[in-house]
Amino acid sequence: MDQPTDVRELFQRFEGNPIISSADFPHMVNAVFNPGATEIDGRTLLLLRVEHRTGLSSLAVATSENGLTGWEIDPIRGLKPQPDLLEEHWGIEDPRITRIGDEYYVVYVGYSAFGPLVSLAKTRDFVDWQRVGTLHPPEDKDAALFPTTFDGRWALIHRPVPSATELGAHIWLSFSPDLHYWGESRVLLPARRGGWWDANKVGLGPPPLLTKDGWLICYHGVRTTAAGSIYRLGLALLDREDPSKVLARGNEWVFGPQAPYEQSGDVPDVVFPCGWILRDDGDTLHLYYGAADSVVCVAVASLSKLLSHLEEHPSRRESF
Ligand code: BMA
Repeated sequence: MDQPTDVRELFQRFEGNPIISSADFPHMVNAVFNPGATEIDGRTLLLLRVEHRTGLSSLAVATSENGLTGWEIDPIRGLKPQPDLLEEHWGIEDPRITRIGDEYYVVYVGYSAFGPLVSLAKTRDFVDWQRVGTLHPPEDKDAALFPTTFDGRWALIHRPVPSATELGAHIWLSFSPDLHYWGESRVLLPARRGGWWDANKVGLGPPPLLTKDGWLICYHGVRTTAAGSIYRLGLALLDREDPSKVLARGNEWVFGPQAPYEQSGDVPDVVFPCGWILRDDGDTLHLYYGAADSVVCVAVASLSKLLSHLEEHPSRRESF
């Protein structure tokens, strides 16, 4: 498909984009987007948000040998909303996968009868699931766990929405001794207001990635325009020992909707990643994202270039 290529961009679109669409499913579905990503049994696994023709979503699995081509939709694995749970009344969406030992901790949005909330389920094989339950009540979404604890406490990045929506929606950090009781909540990355590309809403993309410089964060920033919202991506870096310390935040967005499949679809002008995988060379990063709430795509970046970019484009905390 026609798509812009500019070698100066940090993220390069894979030429085979979109890699998965509704046409790849054996039964009729409306759209497939916003995938979580991990590796299992030597294959790349995407946990896809599948929006059915009811309008409600569930999570399906696709796997590939190389993470780029040859995707196979799995007829068995995946997670369906539990019909008797009010917390999943209108489906489940946008999973972020954190691998801890042999277990995959999947933080996802439960679309409850009272608004979107943050839920956690654990699995070893994406067939059998243990629901841990709701971590944060509505309205809250865009959440992921760190793969390590900090002084014995779990850490979760999430995005509550204040009832006064004109105050913007900001990225928060909370801690828990046991994955059930959450507190010590604080704002981590605020939306920047005014003319900024991330003025109105921000939310975490994939789970934090540990690098030599600290935890790398990729987040989406929303700017509301006369024509609707534009979802673009930016980068930030958190302290390795204390993730509440923001070491750097890029001023410029680093990836935005420019290809036709990102600019048109059910929701135009959206790139929305929920997973990334650092490949065995320690530098190649595959970013998996939903485009226009319609299809699944991948973009490729060099981790060292992302970190250098943050060194060259830091933002002082006072300016955010
Ligand atoms: C966000 C989430 C995403 C969606 C995006 C654009 O609020 O609900 O699932 O991709 O909006 O519609």
